[in-house]
Amino acid sequence: MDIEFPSEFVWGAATASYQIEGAWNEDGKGQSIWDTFSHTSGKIYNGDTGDTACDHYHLYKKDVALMAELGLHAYRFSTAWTRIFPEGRGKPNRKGRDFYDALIDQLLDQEIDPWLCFYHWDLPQALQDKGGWQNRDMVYWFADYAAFVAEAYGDRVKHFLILNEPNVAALLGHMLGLHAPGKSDFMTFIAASHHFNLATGLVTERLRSLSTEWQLGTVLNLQPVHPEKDTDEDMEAAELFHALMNRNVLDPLLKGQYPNETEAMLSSVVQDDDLRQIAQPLDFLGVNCYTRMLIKSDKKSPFSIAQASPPKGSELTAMNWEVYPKALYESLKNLQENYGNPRVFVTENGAAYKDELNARGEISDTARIRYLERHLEAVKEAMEEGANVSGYFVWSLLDNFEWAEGYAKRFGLIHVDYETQKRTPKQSFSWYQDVIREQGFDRS
Ligand code: IFM
Repeated sequence: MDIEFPSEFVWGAATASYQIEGAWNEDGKGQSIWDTFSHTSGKIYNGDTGDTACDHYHLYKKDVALMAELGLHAYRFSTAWTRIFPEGRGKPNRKGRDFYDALIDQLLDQEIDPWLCFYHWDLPQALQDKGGWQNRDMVYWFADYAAFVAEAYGDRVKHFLILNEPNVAALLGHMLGLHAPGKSDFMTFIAASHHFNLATGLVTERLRSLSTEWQLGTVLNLQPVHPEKDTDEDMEAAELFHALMNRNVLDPLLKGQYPNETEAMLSSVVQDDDLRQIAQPLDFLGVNCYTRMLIKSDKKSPFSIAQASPPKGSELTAMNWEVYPKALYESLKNLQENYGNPRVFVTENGAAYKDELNARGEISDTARIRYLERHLEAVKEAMEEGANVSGYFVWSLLDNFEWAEGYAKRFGLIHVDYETQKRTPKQSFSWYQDVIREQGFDRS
């Protein structure tokens, strides 16, 4: 075997509540910011919504059977806050709570370890109406919700993920207005960024006081940032973007400080003791990585930071993201070299391609297989050089609602026909099945 992983390496796949569940207003579920956003005209490609998505709420048993066929060790999913607390706080909704009970039991019946993420972006609209992540009170509302969920399922769930990609939620949802709640304001971005960090620390502390048996981590999107050109201006812009996107989450969580570049911007929202509160030791860090970020200086853009296009001739995925496996290697090495080599799981990696069923009704997604192989090679290389990586989760198990891109972009190992809800495992599904069985693969 060319690329072989240790026998205890965890192989998983990931999804998120809003992207797959559907049943947006069933069984007492409340409205989330993504329900509101997707129902607002002009926000989502093609006017798509997550109302039905993959109908996983009703089809979860079939989906777990597919996970078992795939041979997954672990399944990463998120709970929809509004299924459990329709208004975000107050009286829990029994039926919503029962859904995750049933899902978790089904996973355990198939010997698949449930990895539960408390928050993958679908904030209750009722809390957004009180200011959402811009409001410091959110931190405490979130901690109450997370503690409730951990106590409800923590007899069977051992791995909890606190937030999914708070840095992306802060940027796309609060600064660029491309994701819910659709805000475009720098100070809202700054406040949300800090409150996400504070929430991570507070939840860690709360959960530790409830049980010592849980493995606690959080999930960050870490993209290495490269200057387009080796000019001082581009390098400076890249350094600042790296501070805003990567170090603004990594430094407070793992070093108890904000980067010099962003400290002054945050001064109006950071209170005494916040940094101590944030820097609670985690058991592991979840790393999501898809590509690198190329940055150029542009005087007309805020902070002179602009995204540059991938170099001419680059291989791109259907998201127009450059295929650049070294990004994952660099992210893992950065954690090893600059952050004390924490225990890491790659909690998302994958690619969207224009998958089409052939005449035999099959999907031969060889580009995705090649993408995944090259990224696993990058993980292996980092591990051989000492990076502390313990597992890998493909994004995603199923094709699903890709946020502002609606259903146009398919990331799944399993194709979903959204008209009929028919699931068709792609060639990458069989490939991943073999990888898990063999703990690796031969280079193609
Ligand atoms: O679909 C998303 C996921 O929700 C968060 N990480 C990136 C994925 C692909 O864009």
